[in-house]
Amino acid sequence: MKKLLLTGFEPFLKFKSNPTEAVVKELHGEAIGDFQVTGKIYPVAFERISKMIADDIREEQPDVVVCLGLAGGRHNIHLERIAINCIDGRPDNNGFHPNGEKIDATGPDGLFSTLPLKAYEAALQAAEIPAQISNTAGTYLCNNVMYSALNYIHSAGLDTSAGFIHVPAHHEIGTEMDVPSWPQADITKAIRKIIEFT
Ligand code: PCA
Repeated sequence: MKKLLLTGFEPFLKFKSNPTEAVVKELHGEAIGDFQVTGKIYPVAFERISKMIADDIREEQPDVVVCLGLAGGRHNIHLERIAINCIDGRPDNNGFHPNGEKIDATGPDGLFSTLPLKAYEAALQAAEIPAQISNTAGTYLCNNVMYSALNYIHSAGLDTSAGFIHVPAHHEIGTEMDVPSWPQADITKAIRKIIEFT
């Protein structure tokens, strides 16, 4: 059986919980489609994230890496096409405030997802799970983990596929804040479908 590394994030900024944490906890250890799933939850910390994802890819030797994050305010599943070599935006959970720095001083400007995004989009739509390809993962931790995963895979010469998926808020957040939200179970179902179609 092949191996799939599934990552999520802890809560951050004004969000008191993160639906990706629940997805990763539920799917960790499961066999889905062709894959045995190993789950990891990452801190929202710029100084740590690049090393953490590279170490996990080196240690777990997955065939596929699917990183997840919350996009509070987006209304459906966003299959991210590209990660850029830049960090910017609000302070992270350790108080580090990025200001447009490069993630890797000598790395490429952008790295494309190597997951089958068009197939995912079609499969999710066919299952009546709203999803679309997105052309920006932002400049915060989610873009950082996607960039660092792909950058490590390229520089280590691995043939591992990797990419990033943003999910909408779950109802726990939607009832507290003015953002669109989904039932947690539907978010988990979408990620399960994506793994089945990988
Ligand atoms: N979403 C943030 C970081 C952590 C998360 O779940 C992002 O979109 O960058």
